[in-house]
Amino acid sequence: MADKLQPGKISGELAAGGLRFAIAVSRFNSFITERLLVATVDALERSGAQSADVNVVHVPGAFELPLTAKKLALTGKYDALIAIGCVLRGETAHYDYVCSETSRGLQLAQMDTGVPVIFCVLTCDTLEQAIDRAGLKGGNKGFEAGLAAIEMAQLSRKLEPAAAAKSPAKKARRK
Ligand code: INI
Repeated sequence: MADKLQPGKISGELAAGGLRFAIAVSRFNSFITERLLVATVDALERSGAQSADVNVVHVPGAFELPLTAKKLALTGKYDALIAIGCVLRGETAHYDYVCSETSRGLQLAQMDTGVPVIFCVLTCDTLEQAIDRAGLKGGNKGFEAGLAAIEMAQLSRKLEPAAAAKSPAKKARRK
């Protein structure tokens, strides 16, 4: 009888040493976004990231996150990006446009460039819901985003095409 199949597993370790990250943060609703940022940086630091390997870029609002993420990805300097924002529902349809274009744009940024872009944009009906997710009852989504960035950065390295992984330019870029 054949042995039971043991599939090979590919996963990203939660080790940030030697990886480079950029965090794009929205100033809109900064009461929330700055709390998310602190937790993201905490996750990276506790996992071994070095100060010189982490950059923070502030943008006006969530709507500006996709272009910023794409430009950061195209620099070729980063293993993963984290986009931080907070969109709160108002009385008009503005919320829906900002949410949909921000999420769509961030997905496009990572699909177009191949650099992981972590979605840390809270989309809440109330300020209380946002506070709960920025360090209260719901934990802190910024910390989760930091861990997701590390995992995706590690995984992306493993999933690179064989030729690209061997390329001296790619290796040099990582230094
Ligand atoms: N930007 C946010 O990040 N959160 C919001 O809740 C928000 N609301 O509600 O208006 C918001 N609007 C600004 C938008 O992201 C752009 O910065 C602005 O429209 C300029 O392009």
